[in-house]
Amino acid sequence: MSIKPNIAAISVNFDLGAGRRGASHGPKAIMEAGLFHELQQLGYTIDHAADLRLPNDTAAPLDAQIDSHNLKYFAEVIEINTQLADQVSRVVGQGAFPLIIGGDHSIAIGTIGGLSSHYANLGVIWIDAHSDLNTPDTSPSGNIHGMSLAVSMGIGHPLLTDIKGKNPKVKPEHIVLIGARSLDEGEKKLIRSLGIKCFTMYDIDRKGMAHVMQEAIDYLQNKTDGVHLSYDVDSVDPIEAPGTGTAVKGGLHFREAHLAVEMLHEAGIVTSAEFVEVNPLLDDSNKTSQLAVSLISSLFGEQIL
Ligand code: HAR
Ligand code: MN
Ligand code: MN
Ligand code: MN
Repeated sequence: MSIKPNIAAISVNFDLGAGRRGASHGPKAIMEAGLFHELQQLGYTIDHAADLRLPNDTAAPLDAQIDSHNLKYFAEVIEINTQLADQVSRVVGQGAFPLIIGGDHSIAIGTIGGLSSHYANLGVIWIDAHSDLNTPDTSPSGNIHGMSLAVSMGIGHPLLTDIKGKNPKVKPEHIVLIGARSLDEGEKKLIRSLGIKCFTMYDIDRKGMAHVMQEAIDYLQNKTDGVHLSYDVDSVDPIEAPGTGTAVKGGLHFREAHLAVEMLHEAGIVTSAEFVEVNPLLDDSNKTSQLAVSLISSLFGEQIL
């Protein structure tokens, strides 16, 4: 990112992929916390390229027509992600940097779907307490935000894996998980069997965040032609990020969370990013949306000195 790209912000006011409501208010809270101002101060041109929401959040009739075994709000997730994929693909085509603001993490399906046709070998850095590698058969909840990375690899219901662009949209060897500490049995099996690079909180404690990030960058740098950063704020410890639907203790500290994006800025490898799972209804102080703005600013080059 040495030449400053135009940033195309896409807000996705959607939370039906999660088990509780509220993440649909994330984009508004993050914008109110000063996102555009901060990025403009860093010298970027930022355009609010799309502001997506479903006309009504109640189950659409489509639900009745398709097999949606253990896939909650299946039709709605398909609808929002189809719209999102179109918008992401459009702004990439214009040469802008897509910055997607969620919304729950099911929207990664549309983001990665929209990106996928523009890259031969898209890398994905998935910073998250979870791995979101469930399938309808392994998911304990039926919540699609816990399945979005699997779907992006082509594993899951065909109506999800077929959304826009290629299937699979990303290859397992081009994925890096960072911050994992709450994995379901089926997800662990998938990570092991596909050999997905996964830096758990144990690895971060053991090696340090700087080392982990450098390994992640080296791992992806020469085999990908673009890297998407999918940043779930529940990767951060609940002390710093209380406003999220599935908080898990033992997460990234404030500085670790920032160092990750600072190092990504320095490496200059990130070509798109999304920030998800900010739930302002669970956070009276707006601490979590402020954290998101701070992390995004660091990704785009905000420096301490
Ligand atoms: N693994 C659990 C499930 O699939 C919990 C997923 C929690 N979701 C997220 N995604 N916030 O990272 O239901
Ligand atoms: Mn500032
Ligand atoms: Mn997630
Ligand atoms: Mn998560």
